[in-house]
Amino acid sequence: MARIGVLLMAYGTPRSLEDVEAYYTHIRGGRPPSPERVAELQERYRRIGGRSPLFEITLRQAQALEARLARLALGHSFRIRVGMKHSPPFIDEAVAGLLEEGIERLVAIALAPHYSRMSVGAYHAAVREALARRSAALPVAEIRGWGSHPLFVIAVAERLKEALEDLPRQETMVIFTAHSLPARLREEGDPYETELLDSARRVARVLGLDHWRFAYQSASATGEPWLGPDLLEVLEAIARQGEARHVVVCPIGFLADHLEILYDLDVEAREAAEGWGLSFRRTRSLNDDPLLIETLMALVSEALAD
Ligand code: FEC
Repeated sequence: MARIGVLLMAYGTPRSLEDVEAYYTHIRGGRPPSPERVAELQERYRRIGGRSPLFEITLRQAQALEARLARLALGHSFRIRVGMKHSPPFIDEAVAGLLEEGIERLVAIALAPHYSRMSVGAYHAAVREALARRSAALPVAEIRGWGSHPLFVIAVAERLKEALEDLPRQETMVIFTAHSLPARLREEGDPYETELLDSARRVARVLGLDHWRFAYQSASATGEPWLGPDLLEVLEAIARQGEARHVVVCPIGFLADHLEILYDLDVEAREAAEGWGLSFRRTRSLNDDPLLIETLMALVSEALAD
């Protein structure tokens, strides 16, 4: 019976308002942000109740996957850990823990379905660094680009159907969203945008949706252009052109409730949409929905079959 390590990696979040500065500094690659930007970020966390639920949700996802893997008894024994990109427990620590448990193979999954060198690529690079630091040589399956996996597509489609249920189709616009990234990725041939559009197209096809839009959200003010169109611009255009009275935002690039959902969508985008006279709704996050856990389960078993 082989001992398999499964590493679930998520973005990370500050545990309290006092941790925001260290967290933000880590996101910026060690460059401390100005006190104004720290205060502005603290204010966003304050608006969602003082902290984000991302870490707890990631733990729940890991527990559910562990139970699911144990139930299927694939002929392996599994060790599951959670590693965060920007806050403790860091990916490095999680990899170290799995090695101490004597794993013989590792399946590494970033809880971000669409691949970009700058996002998912960085998660896997952190795993490789952690292994190299400990001179560990073992087979590693780096799971990437699973936004078009049929189970994931069905899971998102179910959430979207639920949100659309009582809205008049002709007067409703669906907007799929994902985190923006610097626009130079387009010229570099990064697959992020192609994967996102493919994912959104598949969900729309499952539901028979003819009219939908795609927009980016949560761009940072880093001084360089970011991928667009931005969600707020799209909302304004829909309102100005009278294209719809209701908007349903489906953040297909995210799996869990966190700051970018609870503030950027539920506070900022909602206020903007309502200010332009649109009714605003967003699809519920998958969090630890059984269909998402089934998707992760399928990714692990497919990786082991290779
Ligand atoms: O709930 C929480 O506490 C964490 C929410 C959170 C998630 C998330 C996901 C992604 N980010 C991605 C890219 C970037 C780039 C920068 C950047 C900056 C921030 C800041 C906060 C933040 N991100 Fe994030 N991101 C989350 C939170 N992100 C807070 C800092 C303040 C700000 O700029 O708004 C810019 C770095 C820089 O300044 O140099 C780039 C991508 C994702 C989706 C994939 C993933 O989840 O890994 C891509 C959740």
